[in-house]
Amino acid sequence: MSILQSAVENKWSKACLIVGGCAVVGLSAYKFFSYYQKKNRLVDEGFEEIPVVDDSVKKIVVLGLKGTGKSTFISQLSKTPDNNKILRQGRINGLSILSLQCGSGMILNFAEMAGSESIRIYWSNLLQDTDLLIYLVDSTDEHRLADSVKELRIVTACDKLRNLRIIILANKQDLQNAASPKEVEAAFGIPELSNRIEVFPLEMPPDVDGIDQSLLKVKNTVIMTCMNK
Ligand SMILES: Nc1nc2c(ncn2[C@@H]2O[C@H](COP(=O)(O)OP(=O)(O)OP(=O)(O)O)[C@@H](O)[C@H]2O)c(=O)[nH]1
Ligand SMILES: [Mg+2]
Repeated sequence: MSILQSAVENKWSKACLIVGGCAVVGLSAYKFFSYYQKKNRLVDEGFEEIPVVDDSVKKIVVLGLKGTGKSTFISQLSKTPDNNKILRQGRINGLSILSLQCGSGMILNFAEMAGSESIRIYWSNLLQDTDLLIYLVDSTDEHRLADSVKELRIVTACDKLRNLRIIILANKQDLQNAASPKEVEAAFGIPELSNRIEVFPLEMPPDVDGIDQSLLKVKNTVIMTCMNK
């Protein structure tokens, strides 16, 4: 009887040991797994390098002070005659967006964030993994030129953006009092940006039908810049 009893007790203690062992291993594995999940989440958050998913899809951010012509630029781009396909156009989460497929298959995703003072603090949030920054300037607005330069300097100050290409559009060239592209370029003569800035003239008068040559030239430059990236 006692042999039988000790055999049963032995079986039970073995079972308890196995179940207990499994529970400890399972719990440790769970803790280990959740620790690494949390760690990875922390590492991935913020302004971090992330792998490029598709090299043929380019992100172009359009910025500039209020009223400089950003929305007009995006709207006119969507009407250029040589567009292969407009994949998307409209407003999403406060951004004006345009997704254009070019002849080569390359997709240009433009996103505009408005330029009023209260919105400008969010500009930098948009710039992660940007292939090209297009920065519009109202060439007739001499008083805000210094502000425009200051804001570009602030938004590109992050070290991770040190290789970001920037196209400045000296807009509203159709108006008589517009500063010339050379004058705008001189105002943006920021030493730390000078090797990656290009200034182009642009005119998109509201009362004229059709697209000005200056816009077509800008579009070609955008395509070439993105292709060579
Ligand atoms: N004459 C002239 N007017 C222009 C030109 N480009 C834009 N405008 C006018 O400038 C005004 C402001 O243009 P928007 O495109 O709305 O400016 P925006 O930069 O998008 O402004 P926010 O989104 O408010 O920051 C509009 O009345 C346009 O018609 C241009 O080249 N010449
Ligand atoms: Mg706008």
